[in-house]
Amino acid sequence: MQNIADAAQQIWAAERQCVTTPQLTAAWPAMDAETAYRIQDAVLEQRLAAGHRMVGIKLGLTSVAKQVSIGIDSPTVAWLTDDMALSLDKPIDIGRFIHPRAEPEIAFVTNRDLAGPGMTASEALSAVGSVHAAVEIIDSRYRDFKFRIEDTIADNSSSGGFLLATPGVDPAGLDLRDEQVVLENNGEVVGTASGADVYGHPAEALAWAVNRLALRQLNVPAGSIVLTGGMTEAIRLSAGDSVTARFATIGTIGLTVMNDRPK
Ligand code: OOG
Ligand code: MG
Repeated sequence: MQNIADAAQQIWAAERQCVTTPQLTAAWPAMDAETAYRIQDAVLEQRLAAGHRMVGIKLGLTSVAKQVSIGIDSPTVAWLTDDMALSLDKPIDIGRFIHPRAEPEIAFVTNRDLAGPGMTASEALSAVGSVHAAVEIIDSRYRDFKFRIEDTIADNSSSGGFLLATPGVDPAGLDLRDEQVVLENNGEVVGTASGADVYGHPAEALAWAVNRLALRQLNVPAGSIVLTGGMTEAIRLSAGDSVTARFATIGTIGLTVMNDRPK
């Protein structure tokens, strides 16, 4: 199958049915990144038609740790919708995901429209109203979490859900390059990283996304949530897990996974 509408339907059906699907590039080996982004946008259309609302963007593969673990060397940008926002005080039902993994991220909420090309990190940072400790739950629609970059772009960069600590922190006075995070699972340290691991600086990641979206004549509206990308390798989630991301200055955020899988 080599058309955008059918490819989008394949991804959207897998997500709704919570099952894996073959890589799109298996049937469409010549798919390029531009086509993959058009598939991503067609899946977004399906989500919006299902009544979900756009709330922001996410960066994928901005850290070398993540690029190495996946075998891809460029970032990606994808969409966040309101149904992906998870409540901070409720255990997570992993039954709604296929093979979820958790990763700590530095998140922004913007207070000005951002448009490229030519966006710089300092201009992007000046449009950040608040900085938030965040955890993203990623969930690829592909078997064994294996894909080429075009596959994951089409699959909205493996979006699943996200948790944002509130209220956020004023960016003035923060050194996000040096912001350290320690990731724990069930009390054991499973990863450490700093803001520099996010494409040199989380605001560099945002600038990259704004410029990448500009190639599709899209911008990032004021009030957008921005997940700047996983800082450490993502960890697999199992029933009963308790994951905590302790950031040095922007706060701590945790999640627990429900014990039994209602299915
Ligand atoms: C990997 C997950 C992308 C991140 O923060 O790096 C991502 C993928 O592209 O599937 O969310
Ligand atoms: Mg992520």
